[in-house]
Amino acid sequence: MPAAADPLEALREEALISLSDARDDASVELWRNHWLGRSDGRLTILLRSIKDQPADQRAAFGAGANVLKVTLETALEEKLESLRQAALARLGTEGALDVTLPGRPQLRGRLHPVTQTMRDCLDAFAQMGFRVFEGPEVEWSKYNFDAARIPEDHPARDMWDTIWIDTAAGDPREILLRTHTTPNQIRVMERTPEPPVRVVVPGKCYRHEATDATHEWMLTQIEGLAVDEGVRMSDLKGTLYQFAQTMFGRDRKIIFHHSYFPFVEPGIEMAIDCFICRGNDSKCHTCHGTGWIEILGAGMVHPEIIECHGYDSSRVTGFAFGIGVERVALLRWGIDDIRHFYSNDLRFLRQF
Ligand code: FA5
Repeated sequence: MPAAADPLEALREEALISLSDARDDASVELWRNHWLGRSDGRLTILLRSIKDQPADQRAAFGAGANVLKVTLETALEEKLESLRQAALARLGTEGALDVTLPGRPQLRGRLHPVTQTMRDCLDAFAQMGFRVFEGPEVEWSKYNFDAARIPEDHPARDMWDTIWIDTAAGDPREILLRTHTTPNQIRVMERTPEPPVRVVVPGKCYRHEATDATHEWMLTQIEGLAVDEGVRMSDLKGTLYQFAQTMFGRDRKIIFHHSYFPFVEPGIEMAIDCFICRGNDSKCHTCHGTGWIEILGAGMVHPEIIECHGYDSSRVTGFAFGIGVERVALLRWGIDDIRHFYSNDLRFLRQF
């Protein structure tokens, strides 16, 4: 062994003995600074002194010093690992870590009941050959009202029924949160140069509404539209019967009433028997004592609207409907108040 290796061997012994005395992370850190510290660690100073060794001993001294550096760094890693293992073993014996405990289950979210209902409704129509289309929630007044033959003085345009969007310039009653999905009838026909048309259009709608058990200010609708040669009222009724049976089963009662919507002629409403009172309670707050809960408006598309899109109304006819999805959800699960859906109460929402 060259003469210069002796002082290195003495240093190695001293360093390893003091490392074996270290009992915790803090004293190991002190050791690291003392021996390997960047500016004044003892080994660092030794390495810096290689260049000052006599020329004939420099190579051997340098090699020995570098071997010592690797030895100390390896010993340091081993020491830290043994402290880590000892800490884990202590946790196990002191009962702080019980590896036999089952893991914590990951909480999984779920679809909102209205979204589930909307998807089930869309599936029911997909089985009857309807395709899904989507339109904007922020809508032009001309699509929401004018194109649907809702005139300027119609109460639906009132400040209290419609949520208007303020724009920097222009008519303050030009842009709104759509009050129904009906403007999509127009949007679909604009994009379809020739019938047949058979679509359903889901989406949120907004109305300045006094809320109660069956009315919310934000509601979800599904618009349906079918235009082709020979489409008749009986096709509309058959489609809606089929939909109601898929959603509610064969035992629920269905009723059609005559109704008025400017964009259809004739117009109807469809209602399902009240699951709360079955028509036996004149004070029922869900059906208002009528025994029926209305779920949709419908009718034969007005010939003027058919003509507007270049279709020949003497050749093609159409039907349309607008379903209230929250009402369908109320009926299928027997929920007595629509306001539960958007009150953000997880105890309610987790049931679906
Ligand atoms: C309409 O919105 C028409 N656009 C429907 C239509 C389409 C008729 C195509 C003819 C042809 P109405 O305002 O009645 O109509 O709403 C339709 C359905 O949406 C209602 O039957 C009801 O189920 C639901 N609905 C209406 N207002 C509310 C509300 N405030 N909260 C919850 N659901 C509502």
